[in-house]
Amino acid sequence: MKTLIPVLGDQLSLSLSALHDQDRDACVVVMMEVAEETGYVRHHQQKIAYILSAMRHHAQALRAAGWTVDYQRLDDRDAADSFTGAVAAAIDRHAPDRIVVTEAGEWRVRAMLESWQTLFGLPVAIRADDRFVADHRDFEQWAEGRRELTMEYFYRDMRRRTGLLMDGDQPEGGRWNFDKENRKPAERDLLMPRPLSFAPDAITTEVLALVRRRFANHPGRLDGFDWAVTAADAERQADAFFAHALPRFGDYEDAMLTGERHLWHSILSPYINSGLLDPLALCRRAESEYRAGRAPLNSVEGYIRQIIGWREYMRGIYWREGPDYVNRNHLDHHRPLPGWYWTGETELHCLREAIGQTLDTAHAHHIQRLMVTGNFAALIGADPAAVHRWYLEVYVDAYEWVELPNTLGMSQFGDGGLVGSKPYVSSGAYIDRMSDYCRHCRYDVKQRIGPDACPFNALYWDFIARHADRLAGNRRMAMPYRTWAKQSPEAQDATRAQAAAFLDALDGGGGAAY
Ligand code: FAD
Ligand code: DLZ
Ligand code: SF4
Repeated sequence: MKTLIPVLGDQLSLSLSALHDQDRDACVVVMMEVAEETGYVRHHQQKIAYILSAMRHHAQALRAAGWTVDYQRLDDRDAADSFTGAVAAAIDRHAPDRIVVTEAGEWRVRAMLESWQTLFGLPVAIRADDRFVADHRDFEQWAEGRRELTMEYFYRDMRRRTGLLMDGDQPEGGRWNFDKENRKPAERDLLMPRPLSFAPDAITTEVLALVRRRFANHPGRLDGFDWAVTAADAERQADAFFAHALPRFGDYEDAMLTGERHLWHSILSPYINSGLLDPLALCRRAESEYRAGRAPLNSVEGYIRQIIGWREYMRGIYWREGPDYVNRNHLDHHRPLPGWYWTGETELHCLREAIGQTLDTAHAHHIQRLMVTGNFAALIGADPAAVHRWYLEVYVDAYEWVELPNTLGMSQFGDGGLVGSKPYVSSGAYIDRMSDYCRHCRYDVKQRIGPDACPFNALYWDFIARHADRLAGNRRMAMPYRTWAKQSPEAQDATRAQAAAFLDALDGGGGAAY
């Protein structure tokens, strides 16, 4: 029986479920660079280059492991435009008896795979993606009957299930959560770790030329592309992280510093999400660093929480909430994002840093995404669907299953509190506490009113005031509403007028001057 195995661009794992228990001599793996995937949003140039180069290297790794690979390149003559078109052409070439594929990572592509059986008149087996700890049913069962889907309780189940950082049936160190210890601002330090830089090889160089030719009008800068594109190089970056950064990962998880793009983060998300690295193996390795006394518990717990907690939880939410999740807009926000989200040309230093590095590298760390670009977008009342598209475009690790619940849910409160129990919004004071950005800014973070006042301040209180009907009853928002109520009516009016003037200027295109 001849089997066709389509392998998608985020399925670059040699142990992929579709490849399990297959007779390699009776299978053709089909990999497809297609215009529909490179074009469904205007992906950052480095994101396209990363995925295509990693795919081409993965095809080599599959061949070396004994698989026959039929690979369609984007610039092949007669290249099909879509996965469905490319699979149809592969069926014509190979006349398979069946198709076996691992489930897709988003609703759009899931619908495609589900149409193939009828369309092609062949049996199509869609296998579960076992690169996750929890499958869809596990998450459903966990969520069933709960009033609130609190990540913390899901995470504890994942700890019990994997045995990670467990001491019998109790959490290692007597606590599940060391977040309170993980909020230290960072000081510049000459010994700060640096992620490895991988010089483009011949395959990557060819892909970079292709991207320059075809996607020069997409966001981001291609120069300086230095992502790993093979599993072996991704493992090297993981080695560097465990050796140099993990010990202080926890302490400085929420810190930001001008010009320091990585701090103590792992910079492994693109490799995990596309399949070059196994997330559970990374967690086991982090635990062994703790057991060997080379990394403290707050760092290791923090790292493991991000992966078996937040990452798995986001996937569960994405699939549970269905294809309409993308349309939720609880706060009724409709403003477009300012044009400078695509250029970084703004005088708000924190935004210039976060956006500038995003355009340079297609990466920013979590707190920049959440408390700088995401925070600002929520404060100005940006349309959550537009914010979602921006994040999906510009980050090298962005696939809808993980990006959408983080952006629309956690960051924009578009789902009304399913993912986060309160909106992640703040005034400039939070950014000042966690970074050195304000020291380098033309605005004064201590001022709320006047031409030099930090725009986050008036925008924050304006957000609080205009959403009182939806948020004042939220227990976790009680404090800001009490503080706002204590302001005199004159002070409230002045704050709201300051915010309105800023938003008017933004709408008038004056945004670039800010
Ligand atoms: P580290 O800080 O070293 O964290 C370790 C690992 O934990 C990451 O590699 C990642 O796999 C995982 N992780 C951490 N936080 C999250 C989270 N909230 N959700 C899922 N996994 C997490 N992450 C993506 O992988 N893809 C996205 O498209 C994405 N979009 C985001 C959008 C917004 C608005 C926000 C606030 C966060 C988003 N994140 C996304 C989560 C997080 O910002 C990135 O995973 C992280 O910055 C990746 O860098 P790192 O590998 O150095 O992570
Ligand atoms: C994101 C992306 C891009 C830019 N290009 C391709 C491609 O040409 N071929 C491919 O197989 N995958 C690509 N991807 C990743 C897919 O969009 C991803 O696999 C789907 O979103 C399914 O989750
Ligand atoms: Fe950002 Fe305001 Fe600080 Fe400037 S002063 S860096 S705008 S928070």
